[in-house]
Amino acid sequence: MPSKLFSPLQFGPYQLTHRVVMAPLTRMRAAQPGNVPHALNAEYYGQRASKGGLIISEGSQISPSGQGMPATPGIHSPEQIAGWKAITDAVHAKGGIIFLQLWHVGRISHSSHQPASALPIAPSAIAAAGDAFTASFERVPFETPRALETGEIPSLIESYRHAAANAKLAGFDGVEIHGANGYLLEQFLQSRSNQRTDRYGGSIENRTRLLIEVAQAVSEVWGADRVGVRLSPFGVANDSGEEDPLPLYTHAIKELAKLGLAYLHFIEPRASGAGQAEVDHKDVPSAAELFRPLWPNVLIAAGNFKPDTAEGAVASGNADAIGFGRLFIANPDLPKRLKKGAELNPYYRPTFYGGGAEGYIDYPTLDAREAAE
Ligand code: 8OZ
Repeated sequence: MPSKLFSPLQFGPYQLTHRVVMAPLTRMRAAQPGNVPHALNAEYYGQRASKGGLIISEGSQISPSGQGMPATPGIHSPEQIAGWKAITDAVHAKGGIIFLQLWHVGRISHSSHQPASALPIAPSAIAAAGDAFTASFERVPFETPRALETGEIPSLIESYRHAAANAKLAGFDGVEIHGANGYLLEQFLQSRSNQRTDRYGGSIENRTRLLIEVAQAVSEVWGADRVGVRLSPFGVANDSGEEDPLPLYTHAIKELAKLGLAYLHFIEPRASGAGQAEVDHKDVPSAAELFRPLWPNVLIAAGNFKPDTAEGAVASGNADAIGFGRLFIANPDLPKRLKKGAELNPYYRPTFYGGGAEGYIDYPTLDAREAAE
């Protein structure tokens, strides 16, 4: 049977030649000071680019207050825009397509990352359970964040708009809004983290409002057909999780569908813990399967897919493309290997976050391995 994973896909205005997507992956290797993407990062992304293949960048803070971990890149300063430009050039040189992921962590930050060492911001002053990752790479319990005032929300939306415009200057092909994994926009969506009494809290409609307003603002910059949204309806990362996700996400997805966005991107809870540990939850619903009927455009599913389950998800129609994280870390030429049914390099978890070239740009390609044999 011909592979569906290697059939073309219309993706907004772009034509993908295959459906093996590089998922957004935090690697904590931006240059300091300033959290600036640099040549090492360009080499890494360039290695992973393929003709007509889609890469979604690691989460990139839209503003200084959006940062929650050390050495994650931003998209708010001129130096960061210039650094990203070298990355988009490297991907385009190989015929690849690259979207930037717009990220604000909200309460999953620590005052050591914040301007003037202020408290992190969030929908409500409710601390997440668990530990923050400080600017000096230490683990300490999350602080109780400061609840945003209603009057501050327009400027938050402007930060997203501005970051989206910066992504354009940096040569990206589009942007993905990070609405998953317990970060700011998901904190607004979910009732455990959002106890507001204004028009951004309470009812499902109100909790969904910020996500929709951000998606509208970003679409004004890019055109909706170059904008995607990532959601994790059944995830539990970073102390997230809605008791009854169905009504909330049914509403959010229906509202997003009205905007005509290029794609919706689910992280399935089979990868929950968001990369922190090896977990493989078998008995959880598939967001892609459940919500597919509500989504008319491209649907990307990610979360612990293997070659056979990826092919199956695309063949069944539950997803149009599959995001791969860990396998893409370890296999710069993953699309080629999957197409050939070739052996995959194993990944090495201790070098996922932070550090330099090791475990980042030194995984061999198939060609390099064969040449060495
Ligand atoms: C793993 C480690 C740090 C950040 C996410 C951006 O969960 C992340 C992330 C994952 O979306």
